[in-house]
Amino acid sequence: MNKNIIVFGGDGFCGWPTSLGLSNVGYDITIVDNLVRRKTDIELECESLTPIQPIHTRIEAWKELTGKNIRFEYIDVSEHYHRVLSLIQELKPVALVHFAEQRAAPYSMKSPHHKRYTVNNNLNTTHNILCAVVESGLDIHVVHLGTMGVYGYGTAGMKIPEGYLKVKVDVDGEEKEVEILYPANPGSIYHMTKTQDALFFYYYNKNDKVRVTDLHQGIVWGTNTFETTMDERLINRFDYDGDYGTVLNRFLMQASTGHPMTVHGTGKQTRAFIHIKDTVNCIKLAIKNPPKSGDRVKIFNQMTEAHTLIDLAKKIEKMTGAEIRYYKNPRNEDVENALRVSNENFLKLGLDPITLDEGLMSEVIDISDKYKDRCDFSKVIATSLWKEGMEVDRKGSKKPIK
Ligand code: NAD
Ligand code: USQ
Repeated sequence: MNKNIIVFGGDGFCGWPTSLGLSNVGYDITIVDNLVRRKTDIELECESLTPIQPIHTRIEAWKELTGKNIRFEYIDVSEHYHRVLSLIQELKPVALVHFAEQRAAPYSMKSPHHKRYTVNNNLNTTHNILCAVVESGLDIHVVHLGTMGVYGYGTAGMKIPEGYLKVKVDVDGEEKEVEILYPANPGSIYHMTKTQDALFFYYYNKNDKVRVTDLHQGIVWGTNTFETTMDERLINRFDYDGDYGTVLNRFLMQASTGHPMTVHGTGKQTRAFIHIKDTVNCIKLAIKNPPKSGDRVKIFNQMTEAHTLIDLAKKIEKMTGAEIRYYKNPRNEDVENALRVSNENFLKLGLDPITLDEGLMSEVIDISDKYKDRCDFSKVIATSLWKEGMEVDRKGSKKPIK
């Protein structure tokens, strides 16, 4: 039986552990990546805190340890449409997993160049993949990593549903219920590209019956999975800088290295979180449970819990004694928000959520501690500003900043 899966963006933070996890359960994995994330390290003059190996060293180590082959194709998916198409025609994969986008909100807001790059890259990778699936004539399940940020982070009080919202409309004086895509409310150029991806999926599903699962993922935390801890050459990347580092991993790394925790504004923003091990678990579940032919786009909220940032910082303060500092928020976001999210779809499929516990937080602290000599502290403060006239705050204060 054909067990081919193409993982677009399989060299990245979510893509690498997912590729190994899928390979380990018997899929034949081909990673497609243009290694742009590694090149961005050079641009930003900041590397992963963990020492990540070249892609071929990673793949050879995996083969040596498990006997399993992973193929690698160096392709810019946003540019080289025909190479993507030929690969799909050759492999006839059962599924494609699409991680290949510029994923940092602060990076997308750094300058007009970064805004334009993020839009060109993300919209073209998604569109090229969908277009190639249709041109191949094959019935392939496309699994895409979207974001909780497509919804904004608030509701009228109810839980954010999984993609679709029931609304009542007035039809000639009669009330009728219809279901629409939940209104998009992006907070950065990066998040905006994900809301536009959703329309591509809607269109290609409606017009060409492409089977799509769009996973609206929360902020991923943690670093390693069972497979990435098998050998140091398989270690996952760990971003801690002000552009690519995400909040919980940053706080844990800051606590371990003695840097004050960099809470933006009041810290009362509520966000959705998921551990990297559950990212991999959810993708396995999504692949095992594809939409049927003719089904609309399946949308799952891929998160396991929601917290305010200040609650997270206080938990870490209690665990480690680390200092909390409040910085002027470099982003244009609500001072505080309530966030309630439905994640029934994955729970129904059997996901047993990994939630924040001291053991897993300590694991991140231990990794940070082990590699802290690789940290460039000048890269920790977030310097990407959402609007002209804002200024970078390098000192912070002991009190929340409204
Ligand atoms: P990452 O930057 O570590 O990985 C993305 C990978 O895609 C990189 O290896 C990069 O080289 C590759 N890539 C980018 N553009 C490409 C192109 N044009 N052609 C070929 N390869 C290309 O990011 P990540 O954290 O692994 O995120 C993966 C996906 O998951 C993204 O789409 C992101 O939006 C989504 N996501 C991530 C998080 C998170 O917290 N990390 C949360 C929610 C959703
Ligand atoms: N924040 C701090 N201090 C920091 C860093 C961030 O207070 O040092 C705050 C930010 O202001 C924001 C929140 O933490 O309010 C989240 O920031 P983040 O950088 O952890 O996450 P975000 O920019 O939203 O992006 C990340 C991933 C992105 C994914 C998204 C999921 O980089 O790919 O789509 O999480 S979600 O947030 O659910 O939209």
